[in-house]
Amino acid sequence: MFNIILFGPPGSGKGTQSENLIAAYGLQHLSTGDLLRNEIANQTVLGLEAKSIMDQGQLVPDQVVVGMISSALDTNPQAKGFLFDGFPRTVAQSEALDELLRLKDTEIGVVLALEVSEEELVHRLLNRGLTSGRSDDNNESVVRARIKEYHNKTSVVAEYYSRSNKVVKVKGEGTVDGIFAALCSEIDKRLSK
Ligand code: B4P
Repeated sequence: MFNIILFGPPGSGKGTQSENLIAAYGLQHLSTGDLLRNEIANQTVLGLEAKSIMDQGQLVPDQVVVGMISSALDTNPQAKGFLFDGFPRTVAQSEALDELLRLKDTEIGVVLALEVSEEELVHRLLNRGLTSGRSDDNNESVVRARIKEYHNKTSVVAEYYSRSNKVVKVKGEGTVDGIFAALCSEIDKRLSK
């Protein structure tokens, strides 16, 4: 099993590149953002609580997203690997994920960290907000709050995985195809070891 974390600030291209990567490597895609938006669309209790938090640009509580990931891992026992997109976003989530994978006798193979300037992130997210209907994308103060939340709580996740030499930085500006090629090259290096 080969498991990948696609890491980076909001708007860095995680969702965009995930689609290409799961198609190329046959991995099971697990996006906590998508799982949460699914709960919101189904108007579940969890979804209603998550929506008010997401609309302020803040992170949903750790136990909520860890619970979602734990059941997604259990419902995909046949997966040949997982691509984690937008998860983990805190050190507590990282520790919980490591433990969940350990129980399945596997681990994270690589953390691919997309690097994009803040102004480009804001530009991309507001641009997506014009058509996505996502309420967290159409207000600049919420977009900037999400980026601040990333710096305060999520960027330390890269330090956490750096301790085991799992982090590779990839330039997230340029064409989608060019960035995809750079990500594939890093994955292929590790798969051929
Ligand atoms: P997510 O759904 O994870 O979304 P995201 O960070 O906004 O976006 P992503 O990085 O995937 O977007 P992409 O660049 O592909 O999170 C939403 C919210 O859910 C969070 O704020 C939080 O509240 C909650 N949440 C999710 N996971 C959580 C967790 N683990 N713990 C707690 N809370 C959690 O796309 C952005 C735009 O850029 C698109 O329009 C795309 O077309 C464009 N783009 C992509 N690549 C480009 C390129 N190379 N050039 C130009 N444009 C590009």
